[in-house]
Amino acid sequence: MNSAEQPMITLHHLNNSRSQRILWLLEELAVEYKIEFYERDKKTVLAPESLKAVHALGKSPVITDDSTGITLAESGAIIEYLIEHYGKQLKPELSTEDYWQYQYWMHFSEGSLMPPMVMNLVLTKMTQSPMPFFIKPVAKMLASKIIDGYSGPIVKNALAYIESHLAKNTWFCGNQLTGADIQMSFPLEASVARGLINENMPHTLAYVKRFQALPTYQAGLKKGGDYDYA
Ligand SMILES: N[C@@H](CCC(=O)N[C@@H](CS)C(=O)NCC(=O)O)C(=O)O
Repeated sequence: MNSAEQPMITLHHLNNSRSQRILWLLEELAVEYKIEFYERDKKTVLAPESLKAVHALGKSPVITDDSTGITLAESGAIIEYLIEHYGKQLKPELSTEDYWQYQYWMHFSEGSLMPPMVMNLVLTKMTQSPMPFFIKPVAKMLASKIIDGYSGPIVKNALAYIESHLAKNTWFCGNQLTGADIQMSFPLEASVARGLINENMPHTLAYVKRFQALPTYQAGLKKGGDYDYA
C-alpha cells in the first residue's frame, strides 16, 4: 500500500472476460490492487460505454498504475508490465529456450488462437439472432461454410498442437508457471466451456484443471465475480 493506504494498481474488470487472467496474475504476484467492476450489456454482451473513459477502445482488461501513471490495455501487454514491475519470477531468463517458448505462447494466444475462436462465436451468434425467416437458412449456410471450412479447422489444429505440447510439459514453458500460462488460460477455458476440449484431449483438460485448482487462481475467481468459464 502507498502512504494514503490506497492500492496503486486498479484493474478495470469486465465480467466474463479476458480480464480474469489479470486477476489471477495479480493474486500470483501478491500485489495490492483494487477492482473497478464493469458489467456486460445483457443483450449485446458488449462492455458499457463507461469503460471508454479509461481507455479509448473500451475493452477489458485495462489497468492503471498510480506509481507510474500508466494506463495499459491488452492482456499480453498488461501481463508483461506487471511481471516486469512486480515479479520477474513469472518469466524465464532472457534468451533461454523457455524464454522463446514464453514469447511464442504469449503471442499465440491472442494472435493465432483467439481470432478464429471469436469468429466461430460471432458467426454462431449471428445465426441465432432474430432475422426474417427467409434469410435464416442462407445465413446458417454461410456461417457453417466459414466455420466448417475455415475457422473451425484452425481452432481444431491449434488445440491438437496444444495437446501435443502439454503431453510433454507441465506448464507451457517447461516446469514453471509463467505469464504465458496466464495468457493461454482464457482461450483454453473457453474451449472447455464450448466442449472443444474434453476427455479426447486429456493433457489439456488436466492442465486446465491444474491451474484452476491453484489457490491464486481461486482467489482471483472469488474477487472477480461472474465468470462462466471456471
Ligand atoms: N486482445 C485484447 C482483447 C480485449 C477484448 O476484446 N476484451 C473483451 C472481453 S474478453 C471486451 O472488452 N469485450 C467487450 C466489448 O467489446 O465491448 C486483450 O487480450 O486484452
